[in-house]
Amino acid sequence: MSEAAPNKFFLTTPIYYVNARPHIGHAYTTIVADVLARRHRLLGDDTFFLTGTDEHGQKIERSAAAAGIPPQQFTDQVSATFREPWRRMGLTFDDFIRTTEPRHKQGVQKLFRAIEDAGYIYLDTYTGAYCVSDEAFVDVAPGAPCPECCNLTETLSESNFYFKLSEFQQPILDLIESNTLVIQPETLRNEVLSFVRGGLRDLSISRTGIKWGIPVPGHPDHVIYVWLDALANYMTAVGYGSDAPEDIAKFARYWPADLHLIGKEIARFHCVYWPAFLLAAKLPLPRTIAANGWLLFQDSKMSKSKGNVVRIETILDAFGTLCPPVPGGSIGLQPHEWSAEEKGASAPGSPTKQEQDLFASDILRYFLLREIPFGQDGNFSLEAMVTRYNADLANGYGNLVSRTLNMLAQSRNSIVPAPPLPLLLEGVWGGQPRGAEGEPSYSQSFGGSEHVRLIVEAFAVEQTNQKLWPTLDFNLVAGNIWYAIGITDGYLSNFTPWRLAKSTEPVDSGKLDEVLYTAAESIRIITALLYPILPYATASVWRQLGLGDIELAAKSGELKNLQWGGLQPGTKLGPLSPIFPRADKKLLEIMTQMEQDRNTPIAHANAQADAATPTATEFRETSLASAGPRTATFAQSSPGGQVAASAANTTEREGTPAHTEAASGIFAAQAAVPQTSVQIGIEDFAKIELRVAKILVAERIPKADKLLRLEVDLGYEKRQILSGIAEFYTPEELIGRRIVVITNLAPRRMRGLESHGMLLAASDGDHGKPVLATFGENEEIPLGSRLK
Ligand code: ME8
Repeated sequence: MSEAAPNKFFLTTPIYYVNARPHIGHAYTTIVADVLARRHRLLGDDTFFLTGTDEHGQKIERSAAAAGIPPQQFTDQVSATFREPWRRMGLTFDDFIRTTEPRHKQGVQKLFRAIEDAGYIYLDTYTGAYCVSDEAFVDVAPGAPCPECCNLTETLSESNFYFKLSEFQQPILDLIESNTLVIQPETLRNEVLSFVRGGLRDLSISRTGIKWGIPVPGHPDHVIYVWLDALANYMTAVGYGSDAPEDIAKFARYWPADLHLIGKEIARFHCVYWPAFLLAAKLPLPRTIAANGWLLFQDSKMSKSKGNVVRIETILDAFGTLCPPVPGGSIGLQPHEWSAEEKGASAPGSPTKQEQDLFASDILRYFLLREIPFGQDGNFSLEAMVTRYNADLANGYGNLVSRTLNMLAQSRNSIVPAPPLPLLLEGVWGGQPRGAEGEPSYSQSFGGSEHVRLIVEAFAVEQTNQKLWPTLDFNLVAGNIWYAIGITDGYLSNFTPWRLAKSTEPVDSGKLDEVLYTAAESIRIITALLYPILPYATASVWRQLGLGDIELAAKSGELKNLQWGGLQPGTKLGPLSPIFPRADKKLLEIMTQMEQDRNTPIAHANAQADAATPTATEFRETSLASAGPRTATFAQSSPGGQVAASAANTTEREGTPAHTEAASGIFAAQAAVPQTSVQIGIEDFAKIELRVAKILVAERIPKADKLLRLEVDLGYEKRQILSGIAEFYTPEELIGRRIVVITNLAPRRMRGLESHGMLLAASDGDHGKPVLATFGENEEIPLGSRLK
């Protein structure tokens, strides 16, 4: 990626599937995009930042069916759940595209026609495996797991239009090898190159087995393959497909994209298929595709289908409680709409909801960028987040700002003093301040002020002279800024301005001016450098430094080409407030509890099922309004979570007392009067999702006498379930039966296989033979129907 050439910068995130709500994995890529967009805007680039939602295809069609609502209504609801956290976090995207919008549909059809007119499309039949989770045609045996995501594939045999991908092998190799198409990081580039060198086969680009998609022009029985549909968003959002003069101008202004940010698992679609489609349609290619690694949680990729996610709301709600009051009123930062309630403080002198959200968002931004080298996988943990917050933000940047500005307020009446010239404090003073271990002693080379000046200036130049940002090594960018913070901190400790302030010697007054000016100027430069990463905190510091609105400063170019001496003596500081108050252990406990409450087996599975029908309002209801009610809500919600968890455990134990293996695969009701320890309300029962399923495959598992491996069809999806009924049923007598499955039970692994769901069975007493709940032959009930 080059920052030097264009003065326009068009960057995109993936458009996210609307089959479930967003989590911090989605926030990661979107935050990176926001940081870069802010960086390019402050450089003066004509920046366009695009995000959105991917709303067509089989996965969404099925999720809507499972939710029992029409797909359009479903996608409207879930798409809003992506907009909402982005809005709360003040992300500055310029457009949010939805693939169900007319502007997108017309562009996709135009692209299809352009590829067809160029002779790269033909009709054939696809027979093979399809992974609904990845929406990908995969080259494995029918029914085998998808090599990417490990979900079971399904077998398709349908008439499809094919794209002559095979003709683009050499052109794509040439483009990547010559770095005309840049792929970052290098490891991914190499993987893509070896994939392409292995040979490209023609690709299906339409589906006849589903309805929820954009029709192929002239062939209404085909819908366009969802990846061709989705990738085209990058162009349709900037006008492709429209004849309106302003759209034509917009397309000419922004296309091609300068940077597609993606997660590494979708590299093949972006680095191979997308360039091939564009080459076929004779359109310019994006310049750079850069992939972040995966956020791992509990040792595997955080993902919707696994359910091991951390919610963005937990971070915002919990860290938001630390937000200090903002003297002098709200810091207006975000381009999005905020309600009057969010903009108003709940009590005089307390922060508004908007300020709490933006404050907490900064902490997540910093953590993700600093903790994980871009391009690599990284573990996410709430504990590490709290530790880093305290070490770097509270004790580091926040403490440096507070102690400097408080000293300026106390000993210089909040006016930035003029440093005596020349800046040679140490020479005048003759002191011997110590350098930190491994750093040069100040006395070895410069006076203390001069030393700080050179270091801070060096980092400012390094940042702004475009060496580090374009490599996307955000952890190094931040690490360098923290080096400058450390130097400035050490300088204050060595030159002890608090002692100088007490001295009555006139010479000490000059020294104090110099120390305070040096520290304040260093903070100004550090703050300008930090703005893209911490937009809210730096806005607060900028105002406290008496420099006004940081957004205006970014627009007017004041945050680039930073030079020492920009802070004018005589500047009057703004009202002071803490920047990052320390977090105590309670915060971690609160967040852990918030996540546990929804990650107990039933609550968690329920949340997954919930994903089908969330609304923005539901989100707001679960997110907590202020510090007071928040604590109360945590206390109330925790017993509920425990009840749900113990209910799940109890039923497992009761159903399979003698067969431990069976615990994951069978949910047996007792004929004898059960000794129920817990009374549940109807709302608890409603959390358990029971659906009609048909057994397609039943087979024994080697070396597991009690277990059978079943594949069941729920109508909207197929599942693998391991069940402890091998002693009671032969595989043959099970195939074809219509049974009842608990579908929202969290998946678990046994014998190296995943079991996702449980069968419902009755048994007489603790040791009776389980009898599967089954529907009669003549009872008409569609697969997937819910039992209530
Ligand atoms: O793939 N770690 O949508 P999606 C890091 N609709 N990044 C993560 C992540 C994690 N654990 N989880 C999600 C799709 N992401 C398609 C894209 S684009 C034309 C179509 C981020 O909802 C990351 O950017 O599955 C990843 O590529 C994206 O979310 C996947 O989102």
